[in-house]
Amino acid sequence: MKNVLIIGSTGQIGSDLTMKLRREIPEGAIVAGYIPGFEPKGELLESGPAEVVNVCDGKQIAEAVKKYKVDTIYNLAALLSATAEKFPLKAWDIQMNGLINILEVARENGCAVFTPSSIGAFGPSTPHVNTPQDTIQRPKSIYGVTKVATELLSDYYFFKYAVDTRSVRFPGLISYTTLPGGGTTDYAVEIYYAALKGEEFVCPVAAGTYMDMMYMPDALRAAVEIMQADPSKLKHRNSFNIASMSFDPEEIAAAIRKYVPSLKLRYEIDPVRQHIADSWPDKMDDSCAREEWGWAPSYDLDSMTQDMLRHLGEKLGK
Ligand code: AKB
Repeated sequence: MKNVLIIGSTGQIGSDLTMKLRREIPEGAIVAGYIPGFEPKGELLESGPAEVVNVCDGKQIAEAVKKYKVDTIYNLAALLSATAEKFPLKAWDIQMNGLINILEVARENGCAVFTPSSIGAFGPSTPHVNTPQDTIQRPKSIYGVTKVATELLSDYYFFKYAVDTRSVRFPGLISYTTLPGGGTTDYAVEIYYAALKGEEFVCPVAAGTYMDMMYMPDALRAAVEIMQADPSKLKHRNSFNIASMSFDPEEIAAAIRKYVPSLKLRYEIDPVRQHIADSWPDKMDDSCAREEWGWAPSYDLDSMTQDMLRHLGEKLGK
């Protein structure tokens, strides 16, 4: 991995991943792909090349790949689960037609491709506790449908065309740099902002709703390590369960109150998010990722909370 195109570089994962790769691969070109309206700013803009690359425009993807001799594409363009329910056709267009565009460019230009899957690739009939790597995947959300199809299509391009596709199923991701938007797990980021701003947090999912979550530094490491893994050791490709922590709103609130005792929590359930959350795993089994490429998380709820509050506090001037 040397010259990398990050599609969706100004989003929650893309903004952090672009900076991480620029730090770790200074000799390479780490190209921040973005769409008009979501331009890179500040350090992201100044620290490396940026190109308009709309996932729905195969020609733009091919031009950027050729211009920078790209060997690896991170495909991070997506509508998250709750937004996708509002705009299912748009979600399909970005997630599926966009993916085909990328896979075709990758096939023609010999690129490796990372397209994240998610806990959203599971559904109500999946075992919810210690969700196995290989199990029932019958999601009911359009987001989940596109994630399952992404996994299958990515494997198809590997088996049929030897395109080096690899992926992980991300839990809800928590970070202090860029906010997520339109996800079911977003509450676990927003609660830190409310705590530091001294605002009451209005939680859209009910107490007792457990979901896998992960701190961004672990998620980024997973996204890089899977692409660097020895291919001869991979029995799976698209996509690996990865896990680090699972909690419900009461547990994350209690973890934050250890450091910000004044945090107040009230529930106003969003039926769309609750329905989706209820269909997702409580906790995934990530033993295949651990065995096949040495995955291991570094953060638990307490260490993440301390780090989040410190960095977010600096950012918010608190
Ligand atoms: C969402 O909530 O939609 C995402 C996800 C878990 O894939 N954060």
